Amino acid sequence: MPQAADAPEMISGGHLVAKALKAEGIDVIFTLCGGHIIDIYDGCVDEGIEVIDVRHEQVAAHAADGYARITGKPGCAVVTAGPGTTDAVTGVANAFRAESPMLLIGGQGALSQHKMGSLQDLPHVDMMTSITKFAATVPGTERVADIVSMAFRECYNGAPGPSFLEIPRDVLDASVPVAKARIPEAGRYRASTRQAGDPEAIERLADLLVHSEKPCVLLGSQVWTCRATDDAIDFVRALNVPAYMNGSGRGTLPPGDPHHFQLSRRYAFTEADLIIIVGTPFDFRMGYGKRLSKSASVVQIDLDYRTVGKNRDIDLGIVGDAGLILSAAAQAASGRVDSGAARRKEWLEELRAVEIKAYENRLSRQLSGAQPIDPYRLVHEINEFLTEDTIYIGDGGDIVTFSGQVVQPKSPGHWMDPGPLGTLGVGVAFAMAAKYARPDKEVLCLFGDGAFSLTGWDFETMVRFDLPFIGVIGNNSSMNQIRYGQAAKYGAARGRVGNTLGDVRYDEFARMLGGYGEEVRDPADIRPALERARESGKPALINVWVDPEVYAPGTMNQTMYK
Ligand SMILES: Cc1ncc(C[n+]2csc(CCOP(=O)(O)OP(=O)(O)O)c2C)c(N)n1
Ligand SMILES: [Mg+2]
Repeated sequence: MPQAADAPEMISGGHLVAKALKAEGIDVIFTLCGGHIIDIYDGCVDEGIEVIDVRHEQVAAHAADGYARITGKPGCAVVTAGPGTTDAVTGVANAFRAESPMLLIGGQGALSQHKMGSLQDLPHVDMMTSITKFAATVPGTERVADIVSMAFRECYNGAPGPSFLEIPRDVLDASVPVAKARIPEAGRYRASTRQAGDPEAIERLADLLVHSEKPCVLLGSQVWTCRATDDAIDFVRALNVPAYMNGSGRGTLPPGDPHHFQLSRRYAFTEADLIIIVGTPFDFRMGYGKRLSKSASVVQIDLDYRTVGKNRDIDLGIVGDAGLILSAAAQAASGRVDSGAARRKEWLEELRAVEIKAYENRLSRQLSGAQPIDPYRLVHEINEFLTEDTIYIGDGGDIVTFSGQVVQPKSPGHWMDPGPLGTLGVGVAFAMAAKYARPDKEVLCLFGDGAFSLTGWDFETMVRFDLPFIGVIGNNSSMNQIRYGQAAKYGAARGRVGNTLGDVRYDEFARMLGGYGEEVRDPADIRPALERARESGKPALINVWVDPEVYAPGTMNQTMYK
């Protein structure tokens, strides 16, 4: 029916969602379709937002998490009501533990059928509240864009994290006059949440630094979240402080840098007189803070006040942005008569000697010619193969534990792992997000065969959207990290329960889906296979048969449970 000349301009809920995403700078949504959410796609068409349709909602949510990590913008996944939303729970939970800002939008039955038993109806907000920073129902069409922008604002409360919105079907599909809808404008509806830290605490940190003979700093994931790479580098160089890195903080300093250390961390934490923990919690990865020298002064810097001083006492805590705080502390300490930098030369040499010894002890394993292939050799070859422009992703159990020791990203923001939720199945999704957001980068993902199997069908999405990456499967036909613990506890005869996978040719799977694939049994073939995968320009899987009887030290001493 033609509209009267004076009829108001109308807009539907789905188009309001797209406008709010656009205002946030989002150029892609990751989604799996459902009747409840199709109006969002229509809105995305109008706003020029790409719709990447995946094969499992878990992948959509992980991809939104990965997109946020790579771009510094929030990611967005859109899933349908009920099972679409429950399938995405793992991805949201992973982003929650990893402090990754993303918005999951779930469909919902119509408000007019509230609690009547509509198709796919579930209490999504109740389910999501405990794993998000904000979870709400959009109550009316006029409010759609407003609440989407509110959800983004909430993502940046303290340490970032995910938000969830459900949009009832009638709210999404209805149209309202544009003039009645609140449509927040880009750059005008939320402020920077960066905090500079208490100036008095920064002076105290400067005091501790100038008096320290043996300081060390651990640069955690928030160093990348805060894009504090340059400030962190200036800090360690100006004050001559050895740096260790974990999580997304890996790559802050390139390997070979005089202040880059990795293998001597335990030694440093035992011998140091000052330990500065930046943007990483005292969780299982840090032995809950118990493994730090009793006599060292411990300083903790974090975006989240709840993380500071949790699980162990500290000598100084500072809440705020890693970059602002490190740069202020470096400036304050450098302004003192003697910053202490020169005095620490011997300390750095001491650590370097420990580092070199640890490297040499392992080198023969890394160069092993054994067949089946020693996992150390595989991760060594991968490390040698990475360029400054390769984003490395780890998705697996034991095989990824090996890589954590050996693989060193060459640039900041070029390391992705699930984070403290330890979620298997993030790999294809992270590769998708990384390659989409940064087509100029090479993406390499090391998978365990178990991990790949969880979400591997989305390899096809990589083919469909022409997102080449190099997938490497460390194939031991087992969930080996778990198998180790079972065999150790119950004996070899009972060690094979519930952890055995078939001998699957993942390279053939890749080829079936239109990608590149080959298998490797001889360690000498790893490098050429990686080169061919690189040259193929396709999504690729190199299926590397690794020795199932060889375990990473971290698996054997079960550090993750201690
Ligand atoms: C989603 C999920 N399910 C189960 C686990 C428990 N888990 C941790 S490591 C592991 C084995 C992984 O096997 P694979 O990916 O093949 O790596 P491998 O240990 O064999 O190298 C399992 C099942 C988990 N971390 N995440
Ligand atoms: Mg395995």
